[in-house]
Amino acid sequence: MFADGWTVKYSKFLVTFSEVKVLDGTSAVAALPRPIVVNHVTPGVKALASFPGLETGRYGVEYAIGPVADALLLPGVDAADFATMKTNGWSLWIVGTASKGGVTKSFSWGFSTNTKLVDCEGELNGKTELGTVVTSGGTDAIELTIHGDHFFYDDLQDPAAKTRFQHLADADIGANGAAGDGVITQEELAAVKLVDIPAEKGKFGIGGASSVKDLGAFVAFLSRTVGHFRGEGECHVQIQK
Ligand SMILES: [Ca+2]
Repeated sequence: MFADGWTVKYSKFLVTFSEVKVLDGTSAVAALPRPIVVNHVTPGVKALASFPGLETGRYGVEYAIGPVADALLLPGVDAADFATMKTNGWSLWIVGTASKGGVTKSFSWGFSTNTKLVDCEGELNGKTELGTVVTSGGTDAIELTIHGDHFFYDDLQDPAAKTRFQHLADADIGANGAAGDGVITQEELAAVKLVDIPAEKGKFGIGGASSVKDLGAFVAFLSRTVGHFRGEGECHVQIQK
């Protein structure tokens, strides 16, 4: 449950891994042969790729979430869903409902953001390690983790950001102040200026992202922060588009 009492349930959570690379210095020694689309509503860890035969040593890991024209679709991703993503140029597409106290709102939001996640580091055998360490005859299973709750953070950079939904629910309004239709569109989000959101709904700090002025851009910016490494591990985020 979120800080403001809402709960969210996803029916689709489609993510395009447009690149996954294992690097020796700056040169890739292994890479995904083809982009992969994953539906995170499908339970369990999904196998993306294995890169056998790497020599022992430390390697960097980076990946990207960006729109692609062709991809391998993992179980739970319909060809029709991917066609929709391709037509709209989306790298991410989330569909779901949010509820609180008998009120339910639905949403279907697509993002054309192209984000590279580099210099990934995370916990391995109790230590924070950069990338991956290949031992002689050993295997390292690297988890690229997607944090689905980040879309609902109330701050772009504060590590103490909370998940909330009221500000998004309130974006659903009808013409001339009439009640909304229960569907929160990205156009409705874009119509809400951050400066107009009352403080009791959250802080909505933007850090250095000075171009982010409305809720549509705010949520799109948060879409760049869903990619993590080995659970809670972090990568540096590079905005490609
Ligand atoms: Ca609406």
